[in-house]
Amino acid sequence: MDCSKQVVYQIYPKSFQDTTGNGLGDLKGIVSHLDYLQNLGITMIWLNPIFPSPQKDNGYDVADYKAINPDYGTMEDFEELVQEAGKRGIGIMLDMVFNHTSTEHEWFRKALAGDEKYRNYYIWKKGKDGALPTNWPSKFGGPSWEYVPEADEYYLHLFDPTQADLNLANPDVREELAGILNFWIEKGVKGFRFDVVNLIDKMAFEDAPEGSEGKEFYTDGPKVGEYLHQLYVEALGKADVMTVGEMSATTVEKCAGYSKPENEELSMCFNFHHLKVDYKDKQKWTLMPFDFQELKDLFFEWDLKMEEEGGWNALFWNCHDQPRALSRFGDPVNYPKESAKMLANVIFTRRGTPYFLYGDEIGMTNLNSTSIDDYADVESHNAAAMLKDEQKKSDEKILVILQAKSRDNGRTPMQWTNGVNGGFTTGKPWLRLNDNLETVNVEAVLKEDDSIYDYYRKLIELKKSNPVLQQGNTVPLLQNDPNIYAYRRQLDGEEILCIHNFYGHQAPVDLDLAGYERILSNYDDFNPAAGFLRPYESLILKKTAD
Ligand code: TEU
Repeated sequence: MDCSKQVVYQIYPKSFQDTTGNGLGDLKGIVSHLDYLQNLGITMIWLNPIFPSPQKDNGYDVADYKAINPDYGTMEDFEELVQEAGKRGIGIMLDMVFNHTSTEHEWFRKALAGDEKYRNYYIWKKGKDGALPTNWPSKFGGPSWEYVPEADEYYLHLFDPTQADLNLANPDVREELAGILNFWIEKGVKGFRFDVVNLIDKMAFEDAPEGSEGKEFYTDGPKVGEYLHQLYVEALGKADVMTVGEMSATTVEKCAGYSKPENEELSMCFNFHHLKVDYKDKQKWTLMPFDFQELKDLFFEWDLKMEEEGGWNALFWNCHDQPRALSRFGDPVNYPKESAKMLANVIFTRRGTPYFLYGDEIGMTNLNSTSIDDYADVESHNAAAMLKDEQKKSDEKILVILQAKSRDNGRTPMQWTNGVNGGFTTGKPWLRLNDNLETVNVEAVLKEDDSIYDYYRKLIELKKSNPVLQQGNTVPLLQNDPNIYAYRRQLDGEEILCIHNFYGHQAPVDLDLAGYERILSNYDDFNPAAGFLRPYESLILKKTAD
């Protein structure tokens, strides 16, 4: 599959469309909107986990990898989705959580019951002199080991205690995982996203030194590539599928290695460095304006290094683990359309495959809840407790932080209409909808003549049809400019120039734009002699003359 021509639309199944009235989205709901998605022009839908799960972490705690969560529908519904999407030129990408299973998975239950074969599917260690096997914190807060009295041992869980880490060093586990991939490939699945897949090689079980969380013992281990290659040989490489690995705390060198075609591991990687530029002292639960220079430096570093090494980037602002970019990097109050379109331009004009999240195409924003109780996510609740107990923050302050940082911001139900629950459900929605659904909803947006939706359509078409945007080299421009992010893309003597103003004020542009014509931009005119960009103005220009 040529990944440079793919455009991926992420659907959080729980939040897209409910057809049963139980307050949860479902597969039939997705089928009912396939024409809407076809009209947008996307080529692939990434679905967050749709498997049976106790939902401690919204499906990232999988209890059975070869079945469908009954809340979302049946296997027949899934087959219908694959078929109906396929008719519209859209592939389905599934989310594979291979670092851990739910503790309700049959394998873990058998392990708990003392079955040796299945005990070896997980990672067990004895306590160390009355203490935990290592001092690693879990990524959701608290320790990463859980004691099981019957075994007098601890099992590892890098995430929630109900998400037990699998032991991929065991060849039987890897066989199982390849079998799971083949099961879904036979059903016509066209893509896989691999959750935190650079954590599958636990290298050593040692205490983290002062100032470290122990990530160096389990991140980007030497066997990650080997295990991925095995999945490639036994499953992925035998089919026409696109794969993306979610990489936690990784490096560009590692991601280039995972994604270069000759290594036969993955098609591309997600990394999160650019989404930490508003973390004070690298801590998520803090508030700080984003560091624009750092953002640009990261984009240039990753784009150039991936190009040089022959790797491939997955490009995104939003996903179900992030607050909405429009609230974070744009201005949803004064420049909702301009800034939403500017942010979209950035994702679609760099070298890599663009991914966007349901609702981006209508300008959905952060939730802005007025009560901590409105949040559902396990991580948010643990963070709220940590902010209260350890940092002695007031409830008001905690709420402000959650409003900016909670993962629920990227998970609120899709806003289809301005009716009850935004047309998402006739029941009680599992998560509160955003109050701005009065104006920000699909029905309203489709009636606008300069809509964000229409802009996404044009951008998608442009990306799918333009070889320079697909394969071109990147040449950084104005690297230290305090407002502007700019670069050329070049291929076979053709050139596209992209210039984005990241701020709500007019910004001077020190570039000669004579000889360029506008392909697409978020204002309806373009004056090459202006010498500045308007608030959030973002230009995609084509060179027509020297
Ligand atoms: O996320 C991995 C991950 O590292 C994030 O959970 C991250 O720690 C967090 O979002 C920072 O705020 C993946 C999934 O995308 C996420 O939804 C799951 O909760 C997690 O793995 C565990 O499966």
